[in-house]
Amino acid sequence: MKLEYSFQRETIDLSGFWHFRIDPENKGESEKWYEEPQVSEWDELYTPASWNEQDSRYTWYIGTAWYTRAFWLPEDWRSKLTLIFFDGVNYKAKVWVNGIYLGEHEGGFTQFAFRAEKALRFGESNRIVVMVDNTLTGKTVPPGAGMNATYFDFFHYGGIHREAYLLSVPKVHFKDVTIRTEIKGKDGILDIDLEIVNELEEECSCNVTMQVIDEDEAITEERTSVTIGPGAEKTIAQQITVENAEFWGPESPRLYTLRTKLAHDDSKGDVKDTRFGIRTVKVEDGKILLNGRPVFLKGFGRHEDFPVLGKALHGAVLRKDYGLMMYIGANSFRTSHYPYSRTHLDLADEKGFLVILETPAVGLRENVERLDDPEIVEKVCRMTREMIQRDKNRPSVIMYSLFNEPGSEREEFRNILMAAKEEARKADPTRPVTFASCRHLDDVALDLVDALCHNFYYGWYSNCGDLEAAAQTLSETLDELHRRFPEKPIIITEFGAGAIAGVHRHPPEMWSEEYQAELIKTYWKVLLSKDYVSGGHIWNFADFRVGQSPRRTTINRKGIFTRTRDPKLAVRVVKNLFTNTPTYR
Ligand code: BDP
Repeated sequence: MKLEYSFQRETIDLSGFWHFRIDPENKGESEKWYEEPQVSEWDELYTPASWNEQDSRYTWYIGTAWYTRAFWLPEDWRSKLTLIFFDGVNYKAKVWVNGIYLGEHEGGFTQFAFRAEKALRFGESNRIVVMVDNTLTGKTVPPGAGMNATYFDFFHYGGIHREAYLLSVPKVHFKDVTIRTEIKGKDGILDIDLEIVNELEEECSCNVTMQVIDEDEAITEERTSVTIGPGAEKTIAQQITVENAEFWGPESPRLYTLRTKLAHDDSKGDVKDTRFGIRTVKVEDGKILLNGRPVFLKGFGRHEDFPVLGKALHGAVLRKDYGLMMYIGANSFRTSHYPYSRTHLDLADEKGFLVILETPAVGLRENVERLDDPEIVEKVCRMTREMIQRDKNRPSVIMYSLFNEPGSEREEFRNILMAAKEEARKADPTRPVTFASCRHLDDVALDLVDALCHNFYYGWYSNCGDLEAAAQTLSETLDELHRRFPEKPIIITEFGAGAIAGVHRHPPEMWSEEYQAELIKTYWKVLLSKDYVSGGHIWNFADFRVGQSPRRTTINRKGIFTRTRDPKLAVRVVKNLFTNTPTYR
């Protein structure tokens, strides 16, 4: 499969240098910085990237900051609709174009867009202004109280972290495409929903074509027509069979494209390509079944984190990371602890990784007064919906993790979990849901999920330095979890040890490279000895930046690669373990 990704709709990418100014006194809005900013007095920062590591003055900055840049809009965009997309702004964003307010969004890791025609000038230069606020409170998701007082264990970067771009679409266009796949013998069955919007002032009769494209060639074609009233929407449901299909899996990540075309009298119409893979995922009898076969997940919890870039993993870094994960024999990762970027997950589809897609709901535990506070529930549900909306057609996404290490020993956690689960099921009834628990036998919500995910730190935060005791506690805890929920597969979504690259000890000692390698080996042996365990994710793929605390030596050292992706001793060990553990077992 080629690595190219066709994009038929016209876009204008806003990546590049933007003018930047922090606003510690929060006066920008009342002083109307969005109207005609005096940019000669502003700094310049690159986006997409975080503000923190581009200049040491901003490293610990938390609060409001402003970005602005000019862009040119072609005259011929006038007859169409224009949307401004943001793939990720941490944490809150307010957007103005040419001084006109377009809207706001809360949540650093999900995509949002605004219709912009009312503010745009076609065939002229335009100015966009974005106010970003990364203040943390007990009710942000994730929550926290400051740069060194986050309720989560990763650096709280701020800024326009992912691409921002303008998109031009015809007045009658595809608003959304959903593809669900089933397998019947050798054939792939596609259940397709096409949502079409008519923004013309009159009724529109359109002809719709759907083609499945394989290696640039259309292998099936279906046509239908639909009449939509002015300002209305319609959904077309269509089933398509792909005969003798090649199914998607880690060993052959076969991708197809659904090309949908829309034609009517008034315009050239719309074309949209949606990539998909034909595969099924189910949890049955204590196993995760991919295309009917039980899979074993080998891989990592990871982070989007890199020097200077901060939270933006540019393509070159992603290429490097996937190369290393494939070298080591991994087939899976979790997007700990927030949905990763589009490009990040495009590569997962292409390279055949099995992804547990996690929401940004991390840190909802002891420091949060009520886990089922309506404001928090609303935010978690919205972010869950936004996440699934973007990634529902990806073959790589096999499961949704709705929380990481919540206060799941508290009865009230059940309420927020049930709300988030209902939201996930509504958006996508096909994929299993889970959350990563650290409460284990004290957890009161495990009955509500399809698969059990647990993060274990025996041998690190408890059983310190004692791998024999760690192995025993791990084994007993797993057996008890399995006894209570024999029908649910168990995945160990975190286990690991900090290792400072270059520190060596014999016999192995905490913080040495040897101890990290030994701990991983010890855990792996226990996991493989249990039939009901469906996978293990090492915490972490690479060292990552965190806030300042006596528990951390400037960064979290649990990576088996350093922050700049150099191998620690564990890499050889893990390569050996992963390559000798089959994907299907
Ligand atoms: C787990 C968290 C993870 C941390 C890890 C650690 O899920 O975010 O980074 O512990 O302590 O509890 O390294």
